[in-house]
Amino acid sequence: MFGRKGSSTRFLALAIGILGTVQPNADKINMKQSLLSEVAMIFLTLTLGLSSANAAIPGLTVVQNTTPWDSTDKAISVACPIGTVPTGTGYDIGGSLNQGQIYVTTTIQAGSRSVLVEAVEAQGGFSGNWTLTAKAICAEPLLGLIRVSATTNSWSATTADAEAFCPVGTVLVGTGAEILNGGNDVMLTAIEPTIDSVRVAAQEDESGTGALWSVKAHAYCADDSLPGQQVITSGSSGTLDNKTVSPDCPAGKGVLGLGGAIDNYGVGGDISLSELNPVIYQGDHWAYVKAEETAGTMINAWAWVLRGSVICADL
Ligand SMILES: [Ca+2]
Ligand SMILES: [Ca+2]
Ligand SMILES: [Ca+2]
Repeated sequence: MFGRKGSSTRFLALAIGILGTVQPNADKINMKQSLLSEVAMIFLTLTLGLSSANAAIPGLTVVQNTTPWDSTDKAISVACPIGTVPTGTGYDIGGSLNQGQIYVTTTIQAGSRSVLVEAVEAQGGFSGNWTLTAKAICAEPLLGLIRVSATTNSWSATTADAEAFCPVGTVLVGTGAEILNGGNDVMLTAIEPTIDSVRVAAQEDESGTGALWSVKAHAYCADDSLPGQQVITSGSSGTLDNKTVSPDCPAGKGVLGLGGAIDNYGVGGDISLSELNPVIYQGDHWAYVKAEETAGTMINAWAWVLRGSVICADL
């Protein structure tokens, strides 16, 4: 159980396609023979006529959509207002008794205007009711918006992580993540942004699974002329407790995307990244990022750290 990070497998993959062309796979690039590349979509968004002379991010807003209150696995999408598209994704789980018993497995941009979020009850199920909220950070299309992804091979390692890189000449504006074929046994532990990449990590639960699963990182990128783009990270102290951190953009900047990462934990399968929640309130832009110990039988005995990040740019 200890030292399992050493068995973590990492695969980097980058693929580029242009949305609207007939063959989205045509430009697949294998970075390395052993790497699995996967095509993402690229939006070469023509913003002529859309850019405002006095705002770097016109139309910036956060929209959300919440499922019914019940006790089933869930998927929910939310669409950006007409004239805007997603920059980043986020999610929230509602319910007072579900702590650590719900795993978000998907938080991605889907279609041209929507964000899709999916979540499952942990192995064995959860008897109470809960909700899942999808959040989309939306704005009028930024110059050169593109979507890039990277996927690990389908293995059954205890942990896996993938990193998607923005193409040269672009910078990160938003993040997304997927666990593929993880059933009710695999949880997210990191969706961590840098200025030009996203690392997504996931781990099996305490009892593991024999399923062949993979993890997919999504990087949402824009032209590097985007003014003031930076990543701000807020880290918790190392304790045994569940944690929430609130990374905050500097004054005059807005949140385009966000992420979080659990670090320095010693016992496997018992802490999940349970909330990535972007907030715009009375002009202030920040986020809540939350991680929780799961409802398994192991008692985590190692102090662990939660980092939360916001991707900011000039308003
Ligand atoms: Ca249930
Ligand atoms: Ca396994
Ligand atoms: Ca299991």
